[in-house]
Formats: sequence, structure tokens, C-alpha cells
Amino acid sequence: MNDQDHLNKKFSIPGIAKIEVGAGGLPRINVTSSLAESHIYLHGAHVTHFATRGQKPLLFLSEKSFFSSDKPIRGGVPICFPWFGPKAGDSTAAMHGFARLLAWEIGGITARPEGTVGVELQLKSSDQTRARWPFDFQATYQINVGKNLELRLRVTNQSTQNVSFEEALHTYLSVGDVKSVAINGLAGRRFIDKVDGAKEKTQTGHITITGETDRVYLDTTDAVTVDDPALSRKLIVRKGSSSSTVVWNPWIAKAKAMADFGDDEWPHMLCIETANVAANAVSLAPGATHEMWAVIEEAK
Ligand code: TA6
Repeated sequence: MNDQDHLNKKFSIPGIAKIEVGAGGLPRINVTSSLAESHIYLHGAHVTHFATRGQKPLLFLSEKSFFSSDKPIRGGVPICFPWFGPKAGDSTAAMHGFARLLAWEIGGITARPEGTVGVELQLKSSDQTRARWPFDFQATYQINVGKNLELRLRVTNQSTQNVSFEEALHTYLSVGDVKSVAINGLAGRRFIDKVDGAKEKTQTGHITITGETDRVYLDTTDAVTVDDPALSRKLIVRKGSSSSTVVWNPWIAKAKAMADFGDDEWPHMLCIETANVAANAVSLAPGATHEMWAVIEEAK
């Protein structure tokens, strides 16, 4: 029995959840419920698609994305863990950590009466992870596909010492035209402007995107809304146990420089990332658990 048949025997729910061969031959969970549909790759525990019934997809996925076991997927919701961006003191390490580059295990799939489908994925420390980050941990990712997309990343420190890590749900929202969106919820917040020499600044009013934007907002637990007139919709990203929010759009030149991103795709995506990075990194005592969550939805 091949892996996929074995996984389907153990976890599939007829008509609701099935493990199939996705792009690049990578295993993918297809969820179709009365409320919504979603695609979830075991590679990186990567949600690449989410749409409620009759609505346009909320997530952007690049048509040029790689789908291979040694590369990250471009779009959807990559998980950045246990570091964000370049690894401090190790320029050879993968950007954004290893969680998005490894195959996660299915812990379970459940269908609730009201239509929400829950998918639990797990990543445990191994020789492979310890070679990059010398701590034992268990990461559990709960994905609830229903009237909204709910994501819960739980990390347990299974080592005998305190650990400090960064994390992000690096959500790529699908927008009609990023040049005309208005981003609210971060006014008055301090941010690190990575496009301007990592200078620290304070946000005044709402955010508009007028060029390459790469900002880490610190000490903010608020929800963020994105008004998108081109698609006549407003998206909301609510969150918990997250003190950082990252806002990113590569604009023209950076879009061209990325091999796994179409030159003309930058107007159609905006990353609003639920995170704990830089001064907001998480510190966990031995045996302790931290759970960060995000809920992504279209405003009613
Ligand atoms: O979250 C924003 C950011 O850190 C940017 O600096 C940009 O590099 C982006 O992530 C994408 O990173 P990736 O490693 O996926 O190319």
C-alpha cells in the first residue's frame, strides 16, 4: 500500500477530506465542506488555497511557485519557524527557518456537524532539525476550514533548557490591486523598515502600498483590515498570542528578482503576517507551550 493509500485509509473522510497527489507530486489534503474548500500540503504544513462557498479565494498562490521537497512554496501561508528572515550568525541557514521545508505528519482530520473541517499536522524535532537548531520541540498546527480560515501554531519546548524562537504565519492575501488597498489597524505602531536600512519608525494613519514594502510592526496584538476596492471586499486578519505583524509586497524589481514569482504578480498579493519576531521573539521554559493563532476572513 503506498503512502497516500495508507494516509487515506487512516485519515480521509468521504466527500470531505482526501489526501491526493498535488503539484510536484507532493501529498496534499483536499478539503471540501459545506462551508469552504482548502488545499493543504504536508510539505511545510502549507495551506495554499482557501475559499468559502461561492466566494473568491482569500489566498494568493504564485503560478511560478516551486513544488519540490527542498524548496518553499510561494504563496498561501508559509510557516516561518524557529527563526524569521536570515538566521542570526549563520548566513548559510535557510531563510525563515526549516518548518516550511519539511514534511509534517497528519495528526488527525475531523468534520464537525456545522461544517468546519479540522486538520491537525505535527512536526517533531529530529536529527535533521537538531542539526540546524539544537533543541527538542513538538510543533502542532491546527487548521480549521469553515466560515473562515483559522490557524493555530502550538510549540512545546521538549528540551531541558529555555529556548527562544521566532515564528510567523506568512500569509499571502489575494488582492485585486495592491496599489489601491488601504491597510488599517497599525496606526501609531513602531516598525522596522527593512527597505530603509532597518530604520525604526512610527506608523501614522493607515498604510498604502506605493513601492517595495517590508515592515515589521512591533508590540501590536491588533487585528488588521485590508480594504480592496478592486475586488470590492475587505479582508480581516485577527490574531492571538502574536505581538508582531509583518507587511510585505515585493513591488516591481524584487518581483523580477524572484525565480518562483511571476514578474506581473506583485499587484495581486499582499502579505499580512501574524508573527513573533525580533524583540517579540518567544521565550519558553522546558515543558512549556506557546500557541499563536490567526483567523483570516472576508468582512461580512
Ligand atoms: O516577510 C517578508 C520577508 O521577510 C521579506 O523580507 C521577503 O524576503 C519575504 O519575506 C519572502 O521571503 P522568502 O524567503 O520566502 O523569499
